[in-house]
Amino acid sequence: MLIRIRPGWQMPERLATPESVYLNRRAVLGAMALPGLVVAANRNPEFTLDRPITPEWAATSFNNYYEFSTDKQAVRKLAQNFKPRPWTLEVKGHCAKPRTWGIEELEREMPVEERLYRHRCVEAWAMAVPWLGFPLAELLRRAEPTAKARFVRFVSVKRPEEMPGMQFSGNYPWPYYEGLRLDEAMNPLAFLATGLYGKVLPNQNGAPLRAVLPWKYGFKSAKAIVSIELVEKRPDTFWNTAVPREYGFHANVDPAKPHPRWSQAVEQLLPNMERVATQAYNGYGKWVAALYNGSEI
Ligand SMILES: Nc1nc2c(c(=O)[nH]1)N[C@H]1C(S)=C(S)[C@@H](COP(=O)(O)O)O[C@H]1N2
Ligand SMILES: [Mo]
Repeated sequence: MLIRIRPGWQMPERLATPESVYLNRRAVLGAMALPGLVVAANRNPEFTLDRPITPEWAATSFNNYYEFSTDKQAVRKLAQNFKPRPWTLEVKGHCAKPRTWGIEELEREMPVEERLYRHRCVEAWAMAVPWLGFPLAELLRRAEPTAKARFVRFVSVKRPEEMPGMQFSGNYPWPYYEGLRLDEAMNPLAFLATGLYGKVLPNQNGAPLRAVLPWKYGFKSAKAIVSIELVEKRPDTFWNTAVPREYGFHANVDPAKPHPRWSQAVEQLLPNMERVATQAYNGYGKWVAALYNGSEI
């Protein structure tokens, strides 16, 4: 996994649509949530950035999403035929109140807010994005985890007919799956996103629901989640299963711990790939450092 950018990468035509047109479309389509529609939510002032917000066109046209393609600049287009609605999320396992949620129920019942978060991919590219969504803890609390629940397992959708990358990368253990310790999942930083840049989440960024865990490498943030399970034993994860030598369970951002094939000391900001020093826990130590003893991989 190394960053290669094709020359001439720039704002795709379709993303140049002015805001007024989105607002208009919303008026025509009523309350139907379609990609590109504007969503109102207050920004949480607790989370500030030390760098400019990445341009929207860049964050939505350079994507890691192997179900569609291993080519980050091809994902946006290939994801356009994916159908993120109707959608249900199952919350199950060791909890008193398992429940199947419709995506619209989540959007209505959860306290949706905007958060500015830095994102650090294990490949060293980075961005800063205004996400819309709600704390994962809000959802887990409603499920009432029992004493047996010690970990949380996420599973992404498996739809090879809509996800062309799944048909080619046949050696991967599909569907994509990830996990957290329960205390990590209950940390206020752990977030489930339903939108970005004030709009419904585009397919390529994980519509209709994806995790956002800014102190961990990007691969922990599973996209297009269909199930969240409270489990007793540490769950396997997709990348740890596929390439155990290179990707661990915790995957906390650590500039001092090189990946077996490259240094993690520096990151490169989309879209110009300016180099910036990477921070421990991606700069989120204030919230999460107390969860760890420093040796987790
Ligand atoms: N289901 C699924 N989720 C996924 C991935 C993936 O390939 N499949 N890639 C991960 C990686 S490596 C990163 S860096 C982020 C990228 O999110 P973005 O495209 O919104 O920037 O999604 C993560 N979630
Ligand atoms: Mo990543």
